[in-house]
Amino acid sequence: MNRSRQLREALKAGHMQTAMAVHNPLSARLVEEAGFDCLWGSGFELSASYAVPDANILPFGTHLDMMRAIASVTTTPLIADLDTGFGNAVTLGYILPQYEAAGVAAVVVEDKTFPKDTSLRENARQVLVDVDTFEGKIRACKAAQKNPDFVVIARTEALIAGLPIDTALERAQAYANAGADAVLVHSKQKTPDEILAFVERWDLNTPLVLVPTAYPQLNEADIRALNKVGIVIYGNHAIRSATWAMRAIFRQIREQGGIHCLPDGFTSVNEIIELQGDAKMRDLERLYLR
Ligand code: SPV
Ligand code: MG
Repeated sequence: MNRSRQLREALKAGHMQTAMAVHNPLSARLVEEAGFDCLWGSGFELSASYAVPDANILPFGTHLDMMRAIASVTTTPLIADLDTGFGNAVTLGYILPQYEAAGVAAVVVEDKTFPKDTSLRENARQVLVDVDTFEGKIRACKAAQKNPDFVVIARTEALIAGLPIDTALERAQAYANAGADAVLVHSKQKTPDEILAFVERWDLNTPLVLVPTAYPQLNEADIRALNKVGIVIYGNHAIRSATWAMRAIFRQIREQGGIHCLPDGFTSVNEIIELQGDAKMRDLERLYLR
């Protein structure tokens, strides 16, 4: 089954999907190994891995290359974070088919102005485009997709911009009516109250997508019980895990003056060789090298 159909059928069946952020193919392999349903091609993680802000500093081709590289070594539905779509509705008409051809199952496009600023930072620039401008972007995506199962997710940043829940609902409803297959509503409140109030008032069948980074108290079981959420995205936990592990090990090596007492269970060279897909190369060697 292709990845888009897999994701679409899961959403239709009401099986809430879990998506973990990725920033390169190795992190994607680890996400698959851990058993998440989907891969989240995060703009935050990619920009962090280049040590630049998540504010459209990197060109879209860098993100597209990451998606293509990840798709080539994984089979799990891959959801691409397109930020604001790198331009207007016309731009999306050209970009979307390239993402589809790269092997992604779904895209998320958000209703901020280009260039965007990252969502979870305090006092960042959060300026939204008009509702009708964004409806045009969603329609352009839906018209550009070739595979009917491809999933287009509209994301409203109304709550991130400090606007009231009513405004977030109006925007989300407009985007669903414009053809979005799901609506991501983001919040940076430290408690789930705001999101729960939004979900409570959501009365369309279009599934919601949540990113509970700021309100981790709301776990998967709680979100599933709401019966309206199709995907829960863990937005930045791959790059934060990698940073945490590298900091700890680098500090230890400096403190101990060598690599003679790394912790038990530290990743072996053979584990990395396996993650590189060495087995496939050995098969090819055996079959074709003479
Ligand atoms: C990302 O992971 O790039 C996201 C989620 O868009 S967040 O960073 O929380 O906005
Ligand atoms: Mg992002």
